[in-house]
Amino acid sequence: MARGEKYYGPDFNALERQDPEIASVVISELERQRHDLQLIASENFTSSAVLATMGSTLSNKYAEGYPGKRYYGGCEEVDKVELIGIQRAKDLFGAEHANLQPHSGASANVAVYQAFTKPGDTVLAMSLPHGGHLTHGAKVNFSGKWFNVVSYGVRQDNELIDYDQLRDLALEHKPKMICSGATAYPSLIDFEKVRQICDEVGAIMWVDAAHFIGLVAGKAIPSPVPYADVVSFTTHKVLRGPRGGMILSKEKHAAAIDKAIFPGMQGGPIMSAVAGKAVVLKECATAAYQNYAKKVIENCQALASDLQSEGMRAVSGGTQTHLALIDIRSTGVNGKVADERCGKSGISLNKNSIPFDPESPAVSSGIRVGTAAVTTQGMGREEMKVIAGLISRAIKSGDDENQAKEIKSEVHQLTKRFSVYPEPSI
Ligand code: DSN
Repeated sequence: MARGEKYYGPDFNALERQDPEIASVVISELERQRHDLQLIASENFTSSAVLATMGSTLSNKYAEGYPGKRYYGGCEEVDKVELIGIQRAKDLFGAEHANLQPHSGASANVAVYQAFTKPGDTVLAMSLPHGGHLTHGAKVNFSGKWFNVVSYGVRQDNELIDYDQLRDLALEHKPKMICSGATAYPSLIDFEKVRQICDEVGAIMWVDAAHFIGLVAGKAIPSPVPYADVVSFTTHKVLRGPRGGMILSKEKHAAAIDKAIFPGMQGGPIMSAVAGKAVVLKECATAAYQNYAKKVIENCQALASDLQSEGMRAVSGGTQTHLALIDIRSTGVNGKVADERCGKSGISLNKNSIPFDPESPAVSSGIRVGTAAVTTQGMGREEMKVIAGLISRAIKSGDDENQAKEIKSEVHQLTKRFSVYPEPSI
């Protein structure tokens, strides 16, 4: 190839020639994504533009440090991409500072702990069985091992965050930091109230916005950014970007956050992913994305309501976000079995504990469904009704292989009308 000739990177034919074994897995995964129903609340279909950055030669570059202050030469090109991305993040979210380098949401959260706390410090966070995340103090995670994490939860009567309990625990334990954000909480969080509690006890306000940041980017729900000291998130959920993480903060915390990421816990950033983050931030600033974010919530509300019509119960009565948590005890089937039966029927979702679940997390009494991916495919109100019917039939199908096959074929008929890759409307 002549110098100067355009070469952007991914040449799938080359992979097929060189390593057909791995190429065939890539193809079957694409087919699985195309044909089955993707209802895992943390997944989405990113655009081909984002995918192009991730398979690009930016992957080859070491760029430890930050733009203009790198520990390696030859960073002038990747500096440009990171600076563009930082500016886009600040503009989109109205943030004072942005760090695009975290490799993942968990890495971003490690950096937040490192920036604001020392091992042994007390942190207040949402309990895992009530919807929190592993990095919010689970005993098997670094957060639960190295920190004294006190958990708050939801009220039993309405399944909404118990802000009175949160405040009482904050006054009692005087945490260094209070975390809000969850992986299975379908309602909005009152960030103003959390800020007041943080101010009352002198705690850092940390919002783990991984699940809902895409809805914030699309202006479909209120933003935590004006209230929080620091907001961490993944970039691949509703936001629809590359797999990775990001941190926004007030300017006064910028140095602490940057130092916590590098050299605190990461070496070289994955510059191909940083470029993907820059690309998605531009996509998110469009009216089309704002319309998408609104539609994700409408679809989820419709799906939750249709599942209720099928005899199941939506935790907290429904949803205000992209995910719904469904108590399926009325079907006589537990979350684990429901997850397996749906899987065999071509429906990807996950078992999930419901608040005050009598079952263990490995079994659980619920399922979690999300509409980020199906909305990207262009599905709407009518399809949510069909999906609710398919889920209900799959759960109640017993272990009848024929029924699973029949449901799967109906799933495939539905998804055939809503193509992904080449994407229709991202
Ligand atoms: N694994 C993600 C989820 O499914 O919610 C959280 O990191």
